[in-house]
Amino acid sequence: MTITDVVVVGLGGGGSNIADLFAERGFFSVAINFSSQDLSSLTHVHHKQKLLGSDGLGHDRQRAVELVATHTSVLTSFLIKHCEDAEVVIVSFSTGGGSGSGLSSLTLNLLSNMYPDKAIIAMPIIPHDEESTTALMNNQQVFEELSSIEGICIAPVDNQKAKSRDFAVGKAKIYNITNKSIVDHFHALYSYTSESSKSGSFDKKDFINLFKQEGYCSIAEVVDVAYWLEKGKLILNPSNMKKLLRSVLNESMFAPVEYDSIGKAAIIIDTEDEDVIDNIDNSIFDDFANRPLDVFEGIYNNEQSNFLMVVLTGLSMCQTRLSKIDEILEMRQKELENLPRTNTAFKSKFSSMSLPSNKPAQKKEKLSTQDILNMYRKR
Ligand SMILES: Nc1nc2c(ncn2[C@@H]2O[C@H](COP(=O)(O)OP(=O)(O)OP(=O)(O)O)[C@@H](O)[C@H]2O)c(=O)[nH]1
Ligand SMILES: [Mg+2]
Repeated sequence: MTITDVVVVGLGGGGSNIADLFAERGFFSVAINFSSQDLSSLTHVHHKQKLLGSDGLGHDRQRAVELVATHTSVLTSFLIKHCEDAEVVIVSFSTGGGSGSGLSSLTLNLLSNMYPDKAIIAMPIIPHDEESTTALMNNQQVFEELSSIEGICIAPVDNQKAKSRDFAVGKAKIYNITNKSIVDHFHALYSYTSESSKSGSFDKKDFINLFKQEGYCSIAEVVDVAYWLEKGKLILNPSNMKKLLRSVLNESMFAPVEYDSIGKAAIIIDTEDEDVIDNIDNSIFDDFANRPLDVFEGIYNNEQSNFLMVVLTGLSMCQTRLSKIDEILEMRQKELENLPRTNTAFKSKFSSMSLPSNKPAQKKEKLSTQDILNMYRKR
């Protein structure tokens, strides 16, 4: 059955790829793009909206805004039609391109104005460090715009995380690893809302309230707690659980977390091992400057599971990541300033060289077909 209380809206190529994967996992998802080619590559989304005016925008995010300004009603009526009944709306888009990046702030603003009571989650995909200067600049513009939209939760996906695992890794692999990891987190978290538990369950209302929180979001997921503790040569105690969580957050596909504030949190523990449950307490939040205002817990005892998930919302803006991109842009600007003026005029030293037999060739007398034939005829 399709999940309809959480709706995913994908904008542009990258954003729609994420929406497509959400749809594959059962979430009602729609895609909006200027490019019909990008739209036709999607196989799972429930509805697609092609915007008029251009077929792809070649990373020109300003153009997206200008084009959609002439027929905003197409965008708004599509959003109303598909988001009206949802409790949570996830808007995914890449920040580095033109279409998704350009449409993002407008779409989020429209949604948060129309639906102040829904949880609106922006899911911007940050380009990795080696991407083009335009992609990195577009990213910084998007985050400036996002910071002036009130009341939304921002879950920043960071392509640099997959890239830095293996520097030689290509585009397709980065996209696959990143998209799958992010969508699986949300899917796992949502799945727990329909599981029952005697020790306290994480229900739909908790899910909605967790994301009805202004600020940034990150998710740490540990599939097998015992395995990770063993790998890090750590014994099971609250202080090591905090350490484990911090390292898992570092490895997640979300942008690096800032520890200067936190709003709400969810802790999902699914294990038969009571020792694990006993060693996870609120000290896992000790690295933050404050304690979360609200903590939603779900404790489950499914057989053979040793699972832990911690979701953090109301975090500070991902300053470390954005400052790193500023540094890269500064370096690239310096490189450009030191470059000699681009030379487009070509002058060869040899274009007027006189050759030994530079006399015009003697005009050859044109042969008739019969003449040529005669050359090959038996004498
Ligand atoms: N994680 C992830 N990143 C993606 C994916 N597709 C594209 N990107 C990133 O998105 C950026 C390119 O933006 P697209 O989403 O392709 O652009 P668009 O929104 O379609 O805009 P235009 O094609 O320029 O009109 C690059 O920075 C890529 O790193 C994807 O499926 N997953
Ligand atoms: Mg595109």
